[in-house]
Amino acid sequence: MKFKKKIKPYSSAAGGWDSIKSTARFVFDSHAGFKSIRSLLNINKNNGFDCPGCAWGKDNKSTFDFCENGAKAVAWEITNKAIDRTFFSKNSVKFLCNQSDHFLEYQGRLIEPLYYNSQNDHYEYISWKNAFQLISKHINAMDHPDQIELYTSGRTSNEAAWIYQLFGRMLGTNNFPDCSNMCHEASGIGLNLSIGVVKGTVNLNDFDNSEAIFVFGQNPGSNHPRMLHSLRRAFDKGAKIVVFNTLRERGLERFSDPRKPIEVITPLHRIINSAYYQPNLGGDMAVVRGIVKCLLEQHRSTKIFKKGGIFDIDFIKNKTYGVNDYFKVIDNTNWDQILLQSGLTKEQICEAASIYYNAKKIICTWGMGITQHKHSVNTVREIINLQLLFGQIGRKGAGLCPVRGHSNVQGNRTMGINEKPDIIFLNALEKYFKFKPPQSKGHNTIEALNAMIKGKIRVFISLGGNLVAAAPDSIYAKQAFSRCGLTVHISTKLNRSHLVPGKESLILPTIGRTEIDKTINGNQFITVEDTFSMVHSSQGKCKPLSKKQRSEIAIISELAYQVLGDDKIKWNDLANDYNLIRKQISEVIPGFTELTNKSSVFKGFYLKNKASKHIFNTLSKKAQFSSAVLPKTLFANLDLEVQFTLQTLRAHDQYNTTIYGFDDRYRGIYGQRNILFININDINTLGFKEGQYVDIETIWNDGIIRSIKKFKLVAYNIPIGNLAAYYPETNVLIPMDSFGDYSYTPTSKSVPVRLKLSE
Ligand SMILES: Nc1nc2c(c(=O)[nH]1)N[C@H]1C(S)=C(S)[C@@H](COP(=O)(O)OP(=O)(O)OC[C@H]3O[C@@H](n4cnc5c(=O)[nH]c(N)nc54)[C@H](O)[C@@H]3O)O[C@H]1N2
Ligand SMILES: Nc1nc2c(c(=O)[nH]1)N[C@H]1C(S)=C(S)[C@@H](COP(=O)(O)OP(=O)(O)OC[C@H]3O[C@@H](n4cnc5c(=O)[nH]c(N)nc54)[C@H](O)[C@@H]3O)O[C@H]1N2
Ligand SMILES: [Mo]
Repeated sequence: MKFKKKIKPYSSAAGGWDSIKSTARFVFDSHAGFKSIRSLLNINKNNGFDCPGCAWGKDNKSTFDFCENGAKAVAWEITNKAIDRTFFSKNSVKFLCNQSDHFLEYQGRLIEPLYYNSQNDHYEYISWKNAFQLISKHINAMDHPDQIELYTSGRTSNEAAWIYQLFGRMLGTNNFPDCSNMCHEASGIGLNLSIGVVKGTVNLNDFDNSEAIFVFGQNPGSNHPRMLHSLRRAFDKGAKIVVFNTLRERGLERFSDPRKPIEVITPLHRIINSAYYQPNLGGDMAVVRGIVKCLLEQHRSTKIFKKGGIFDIDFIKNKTYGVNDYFKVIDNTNWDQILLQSGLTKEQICEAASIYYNAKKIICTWGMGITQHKHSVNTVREIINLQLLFGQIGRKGAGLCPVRGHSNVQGNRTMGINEKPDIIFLNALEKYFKFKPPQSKGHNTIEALNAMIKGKIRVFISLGGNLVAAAPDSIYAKQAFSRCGLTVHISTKLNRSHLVPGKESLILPTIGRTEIDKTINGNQFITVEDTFSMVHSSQGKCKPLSKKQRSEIAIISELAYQVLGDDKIKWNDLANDYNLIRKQISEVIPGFTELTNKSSVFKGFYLKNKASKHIFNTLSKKAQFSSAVLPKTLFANLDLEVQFTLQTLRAHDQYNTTIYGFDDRYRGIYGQRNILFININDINTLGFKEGQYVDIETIWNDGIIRSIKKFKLVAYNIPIGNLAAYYPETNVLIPMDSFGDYSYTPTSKSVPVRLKLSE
């Protein structure tokens, strides 16, 4: 595919004809022929496969339920292009290191196991048998089970995640760093502290019944395009859509439904928001605090005339704890601080408050703009506070909705991919499988990388994902990998992590969601859980490219068998019949009894959410208001004046570290990615000109220089002092010790930087 460099503001709505054109382009480029069309028709169908694109729920209201970016994800996976030992004999790792992320994945699917030959710097074919022997040898040589890191990326099925965590815990470790650590960790922690669950409280139908939807810090136009249908339907029914986003994102402004021909061929697109506010990066806690301050004033004044004021006093009294402390903290937060931090005016904040007040049923959704800051847990809790004041949780058409990223990242956590598992889960494992799971906390992603850099980790296994590229502080992350004894990547495509081998390294090729997973017991299906806690089946329809590719379940169970034997668990039986895995899950994890019922699983079933029934499993057994003060600074350990804060985000043509192409259509960027979005006034203040190139350097206090060169200045609708550039090119700028309080999530949305013109 050709990528022409151009910068031209995008004038159309999100969706529409361009979306169809783009889908066709990527499908055509996949070199998969008819297979691709058939695959697209099977996305999110009851007997089809779950879209690997994102975690948004299945919408049974239309004949086809995929979007442009879901189609890209599928086209990317089902390509007929493949790379084998010949490719690797031609290309050394050193050569591949100098290629772009797009180049690496674009070469095609991995189809045979590979071993890194450090003598000649090439990957070479290795048999599965020898690969497993090598891994077992390294694991058996460990002095302690915590010398292994078992990383997971959220595409993995429930079944694979289940046996993976079982393998790790039987080995004796809770070292399960995962992509969630870098993603929605703050949501899980905040929700758990406030309302005793780790998941959102709404379902897809709530969007059709809500009167207002507050969307904080997320870009559904690119990252959850199917969410636009829900927003649009709600908007058409009269709901107010209120957006808080540092950038003007086209998908949150105008949308024409590519599934409606009339909207595609005419300018019948719709505006889909009622109000659009652009807070400073990290300013949302101050925004919500401001909203509550307005409402509290109103509450107190109406209390005089109307019994009880505007808040849901019954709910607050009976179901919550800590409101008085929260009110105290609201009173002690002055408007100057709120306005400075939020970057909004008091009028804007009070306007948002009044929209909130005038609706009865309100959903708050959020994404990475909320979770990737230092004070993210407190920000999530502030959003929950607002919802608690009006008793929004558990009401039809209302509640809390963290919009998860990877298609099964929520399911992975439910299955126990968690470095800090709760004791009830561990006890249930112990009782069922008759072994003592490790009780001490394992490593999250940052802790894993820190242990790796100290040379403490002998084996790193990656079940999907691309941690070298997704992690902060890229140079440090690479060093960390190179100090492991053995790195093992179970992957579909070649990526940056494969190019940073430990002392030894393996790449194991696996099949993906779109592919037929056949064992001696016939075709298998897997299950996943979406962001609304709906569990459903997924079954691929395409023939795998090679007989040497194995399913994730086959790979993990063989490994477990070789390392642990089959005294306690018949791993090979599990590998051949996934129903046996589902049986275990259904008997160990509460709420999963339907998992063994095929028709329930094909239709999808809902995992109950206690908070939405007003059962709050918190310390006080009530929903807890948080009374945190606003943060003093966005940056850990930093007293310096910072002129610019940088957020690192996704372009339209990428899936995390997978770069499908070099366009970011809705932001008017074509054929390039080294772009820095900046306010025109900042360009002028610096005495720079639009289109010039700048070097970006992190301001930090450890003496390490973190910088990237030659990023093109693009004037954009973004508040003064705020910058944006794409991930993963910018990950090198994020210090490893810059992470969220309690969450350990890298502060990918608030990096303090300075700029200078490139030479
Ligand atoms: N096509 C596609 N789909 C994806 C992904 C992908 O890469 N490509 N990734 C998947 C994954 S793993 C995830 S986690 C999700 C990510 O989905 P998003 O959460 O949408 O992720 P980002 O692209 O990082 O976008 C962050 C958005 O928040 C805004 N923002 C940033 N900081 C702030 C802030 O401080 N305050 C406010 N109010 N706004 C802010 C940015 O301007 C941007 O619009 O998408 C999932 N779906
Ligand atoms: N600066 C910055 N850094 C970030 C973020 C950010 O916003 N800014 N976002 C963070 C977030 S939210 C996330 S979730 C992480 C993502 O981190 P990861 O989940 O680790 O990264 P991905 O890019 O999703 O992983 C892509 C690789 O997964 C493999 N793969 C794809 N499908 C499959 C499959 O079905 N099975 C297997 N086994 N492998 C498969 C392919 O080989 C592909 O190269 O990045 C985080 N890093
Ligand atoms: Mo994510």
